[in-house]
Amino acid sequence: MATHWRYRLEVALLVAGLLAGCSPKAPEPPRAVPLKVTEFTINPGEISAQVGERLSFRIANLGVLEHDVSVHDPNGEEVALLSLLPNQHGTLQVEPSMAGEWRIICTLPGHEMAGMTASLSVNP
Ligand SMILES: [Cu+2]
Repeated sequence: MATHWRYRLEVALLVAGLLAGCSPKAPEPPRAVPLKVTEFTINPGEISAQVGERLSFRIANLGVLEHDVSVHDPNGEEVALLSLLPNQHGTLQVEPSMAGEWRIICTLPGHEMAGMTASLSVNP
């Protein structure tokens, strides 16, 4: 319940901010990045971003199997994970903290080897 009301409040504040025009305090919305997963690809396979840029991956599982989207920083650390059933959609927020070659993969057994991998090039 509390979460629900907090969400309503945030939406109200967002609308108020939009109505007020370019308030200097209004945060930039995250960049929406569509991502489609299926057997056995992640599309697009190459994405670029800036350090600190807020990304909102809008992920659709268009396949017939469950898949996940796992985001790894250049050190190989997983920073975000979302699992999706077939025909399920979801959102994954990522704010790259360091420049370099990040990787997006499906961690289900064999899926990365079969081609479910994408690169996220993060520029300083
Ligand atoms: Cu998969």
